[in-house]
Amino acid sequence: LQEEASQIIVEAPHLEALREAKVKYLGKKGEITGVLRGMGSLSAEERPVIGALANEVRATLSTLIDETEAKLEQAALESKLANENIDVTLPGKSIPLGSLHPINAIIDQMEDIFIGMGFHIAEGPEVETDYLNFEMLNLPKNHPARDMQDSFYISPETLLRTHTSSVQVRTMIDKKGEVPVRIICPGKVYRRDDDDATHSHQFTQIEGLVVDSGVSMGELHGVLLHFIKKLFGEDTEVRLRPSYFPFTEPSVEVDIFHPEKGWIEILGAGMVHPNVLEQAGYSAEKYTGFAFGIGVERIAILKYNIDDIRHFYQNDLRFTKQFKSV
Ligand code: FA5
Repeated sequence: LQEEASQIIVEAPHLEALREAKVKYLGKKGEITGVLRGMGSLSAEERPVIGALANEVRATLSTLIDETEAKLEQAALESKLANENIDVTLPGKSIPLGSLHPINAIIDQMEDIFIGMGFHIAEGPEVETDYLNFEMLNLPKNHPARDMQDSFYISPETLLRTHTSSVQVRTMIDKKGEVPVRIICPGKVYRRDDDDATHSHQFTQIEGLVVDSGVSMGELHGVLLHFIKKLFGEDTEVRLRPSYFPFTEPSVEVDIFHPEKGWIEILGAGMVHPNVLEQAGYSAEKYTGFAFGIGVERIAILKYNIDDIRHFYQNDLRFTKQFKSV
C-alpha cells in the first residue's frame, strides 16, 4: 500500500491530483484511516504491530505529500513567472503632459527679448497701497485721472493694483537714487472694467522702467520697436499716438496693425514725469527716464489670432491644448 501510494503521490502532475491522493489515503474515509479504524477486529498480538505499521505509513505518506506539495507549488510559481514575462519592447501607455498657459508662454518670450536688451526682472505685490499705486505716480486722491482705472479697494488705503506701474516706484525707492535702473516687471492687475472681447477685469501687464542720465524718447521708441519686431516680425506695422498718463510726460500709446482686427492698442508709455522721479528720490535735473506698460493678453491675442480675451480664463482644455508647442 505504501509503495503504491508513494508512487501516486510523487508522480502527481499537479496540486489537484495531489489533493485527491491525500483524500484517498489519509482522508477520513481513506485507506490508511480504514486500516486504523479496523484495528478493533484484530487480535491482541496483531494490534500493536499493525497499529505501529499503519502509523508509520501514515507519517511517511504525510511527509511525502508535504514535500511534493512544496515542489508543485514552486513549479507552478515558476511557470507563472515564466509566462508573465514583461515585454519591454511593447509601446507604453502615454501619460498626458501639461504645458504652459499661453499667457505664461508669451511672458517667457517677452522676458527673453527684454533681457536681451539688458533689462532685469523685478517683482511687486498684487495687493498694493493706494500710495504706491496712485499717489507716488502723480495721482493724488480725488485726481480725475484715477477714473481711468476703476479699482477694487480692499481698505481705504489698499487695493488690488490697477497696473504694474506701482513696481516702478518700488524699484526706485529700493535703488535709493542709484542709476542705472533698467527693469521689467510682469504681473497680474485688476480693474473694475466690464468684460468684453478685448477687456477683462483681471489681466496681465509687463511694466518697463529705465532711469539714467541722458535717457531719451528716441531710446524708448527704439526699445519698443525692437521688442515688437522681434515678437511679431520685421514687417509689423506700428503706430505711436500721443496720449496722456499723469506719471509720464510726454505720453504715447502704441497700436499694432492686425489684418483682420485692425489697429489694436498694446501699450502705454512715456518719459517719466519729473515729479515721479523726485518723489522716488531721483534728481530730475541729473536723470531722465522712460516707462511703458504692455497689455500681455492683447499681445497674445494678436500673436495667436485669438478672438476673445475671455478664452484665457475659461480653462477650456480645447483652447489651452492648442498651445502645447508654444
Ligand atoms: C496703464 O496701465 C499704464 N500704467 C501704462 C503705462 C506705464 C503708461 C508706464 C506709461 C508709463 P493703460 O490703462 O492704457 O495704461 O493699460 C496699458 C495696457 O494694458 C493697454 O494698452 C492694454 O493693452 C492693456 N489693458 C488695459 N485695460 C485692459 C483690460 N481691461 N483688459 C485687458 N487689457 C487691458
